[in-house]
Amino acid sequence: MQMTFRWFGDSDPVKLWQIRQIPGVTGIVSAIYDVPVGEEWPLEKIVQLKEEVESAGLSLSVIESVPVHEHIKLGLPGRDRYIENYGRTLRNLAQAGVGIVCYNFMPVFDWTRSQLDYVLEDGSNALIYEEEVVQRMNPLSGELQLPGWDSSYRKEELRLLFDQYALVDEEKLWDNLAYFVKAIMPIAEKVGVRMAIHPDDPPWPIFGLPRIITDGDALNKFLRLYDHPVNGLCLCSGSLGANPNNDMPALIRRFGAEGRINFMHARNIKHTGERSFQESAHLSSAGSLDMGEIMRALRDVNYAGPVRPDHGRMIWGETGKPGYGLYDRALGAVYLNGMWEALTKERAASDKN
Ligand code: DNO
Repeated sequence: MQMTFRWFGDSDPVKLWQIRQIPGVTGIVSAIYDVPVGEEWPLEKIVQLKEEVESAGLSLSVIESVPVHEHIKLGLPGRDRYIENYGRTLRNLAQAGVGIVCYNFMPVFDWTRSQLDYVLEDGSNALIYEEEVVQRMNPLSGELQLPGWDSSYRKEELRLLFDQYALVDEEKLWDNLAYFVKAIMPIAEKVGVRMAIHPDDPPWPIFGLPRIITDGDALNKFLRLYDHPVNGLCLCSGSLGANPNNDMPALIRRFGAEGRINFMHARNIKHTGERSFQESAHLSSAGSLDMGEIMRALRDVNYAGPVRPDHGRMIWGETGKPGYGLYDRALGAVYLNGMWEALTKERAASDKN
């Protein structure tokens, strides 16, 4: 297992030298942020990013994300051009020596929350999701500021997208995902890049838009679209775990046993009601997920890929990118590493006997 940390490039208030000082973190998860969605990422930009990360004493372990253009998700005629560009980006990434790429297939909105600065009992700030609040939001108002959402959409563009998605039900979205996967995975296989689809966050439809990567059956169906280890998963405990029916350790054992977990997001959440949750500290006792069992499952399937602590709360007065401050994520990384040390030592000891 390699402990990694997400970094949003030079504009990130968190600096590479700070990440370098978190014990046990050796890898960076990042992306190129100034190429429009759907265009090819130039090799030079990728090489530059890699060199910057390496000169800070870290390695560029994962690209998160190479975003998928809405035309591909909608299955519009223009999708082939964007798929070709995606393939070229994968080639360039492989040429620069990047081996893992994370992406998602959520229509319009990536991860979604209803409030960014909910005050927890200890005075820290956390992101929360309350279904009732989200249901009252009007995504077409042009006023929403949600994390993970491209706020550059103009009102008219959003309206058009919603009109287009009115024709895309879950089945159509699956068809469009299959089309993408069948075009991209042979290239990934050829150039040697492992792909990791991120589950939908939260794992249910929002704003009337379909969401399909939501549970074990969906993950299984997805893997069968192209049955090869390059076509793998980014198992995100906080996303899938928002639905209490998704048993994270069981999902890790199921898909890890066949070597299909290419990346892992480890984070805790606290269920607060039907389809509602708070992002808690990583510690098991702070939330509803048993992080120890999640790490144990990863150990049991001999997981050797990258893990990153996922969203953190804002603590110690830190301000910055919602979910992506330095302090709480650093605590998360150290906590996860501590459990990993104990679990791997426990196994080494039992192997000796
Ligand atoms: C949120 C992240 C997601 C993730 C994308 C992957 O913090 O986990 O934005 O990066 O869904 O494409």
